Amino acid sequence: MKRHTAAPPAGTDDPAAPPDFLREVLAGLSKPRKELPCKYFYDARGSRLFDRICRLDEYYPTRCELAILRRHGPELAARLGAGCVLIEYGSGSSLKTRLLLDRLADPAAYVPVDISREHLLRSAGALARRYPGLEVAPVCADFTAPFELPPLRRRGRRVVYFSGSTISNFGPPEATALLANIARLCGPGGGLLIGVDLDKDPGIVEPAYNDALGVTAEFNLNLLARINRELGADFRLDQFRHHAFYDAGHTRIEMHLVSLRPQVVRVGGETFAFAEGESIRTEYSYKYSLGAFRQLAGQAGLEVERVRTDDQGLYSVQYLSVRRDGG
Ligand code: AVJ
Repeated sequence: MKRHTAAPPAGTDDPAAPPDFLREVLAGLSKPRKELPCKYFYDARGSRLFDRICRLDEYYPTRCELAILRRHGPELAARLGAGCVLIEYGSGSSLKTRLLLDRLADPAAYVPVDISREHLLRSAGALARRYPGLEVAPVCADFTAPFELPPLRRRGRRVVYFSGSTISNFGPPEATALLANIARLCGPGGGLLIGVDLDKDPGIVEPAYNDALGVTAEFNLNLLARINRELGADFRLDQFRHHAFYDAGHTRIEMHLVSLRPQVVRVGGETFAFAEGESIRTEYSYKYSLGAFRQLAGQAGLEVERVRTDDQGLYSVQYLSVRRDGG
């Protein structure tokens, strides 16, 4: 029987207000250097703002990844091989997924994994309608923790597609652990197709996080709006400003929200004092040299087999295979 709609997602709770959210927000704001987890950017409004970021002139990653997929998609799809189970981490932009699925030979199943149930169901539904013969089996999960695949009708080589350089959000130890989880999920002979943003001139990186239209600033501040709404906090959005800069020593962008004056904010019955100029770090976005990424992946039991970049060498899409010795 062909299934024309995506199955209800495997996985648990309604993530609209995950219990983890309050706990992680309180923990982050309690640190001597305040921080908030960037995975919570993506509520409905945050996801829309992120889609707008992806279309900004200054934001090169999306444009580069699409160009690489258009040019090298056939070759990369051939490497993934016929009959693979494609597991997408962060059921991202369906345009990239379609570029890949259109070129894959007889995929056994498509398994999008996303923390946002709403976003997951919308994109899974759209893909299921577009590929009526394909089993679409969404999983609502936080892929930073190990999770199981739902039962699938067909078996196949497992390949994870991790697009958009989301790996950038993880520092080297967390990135290694996440890649090792991917290697374990896919098993020996499995693979990983991943977008990796490359280290480059800060004159190109910094504007990508400080766009002239202020969309990135809105995206950053929306995290406080979400915390207000979902956790009953009282952040005043006009009392914080977006700040993003490149730290060349760590080859990473840091995004912050800077308090414009001394103030006290209440979250979930607790209070947090801010000095003027004190900031909350909301995101890291690590950039890698090809060598540094190869080394990181190697530590996770993955071997870089193919690297494709855009003409300017700003961004890469890489195919890695799981080493048979299991790393
Ligand atoms: C989705 C993590 C790749 O770091 O470029 C874009 C998120 N933050 N603008 C990035 C983001 C601000 C993005 N990643």
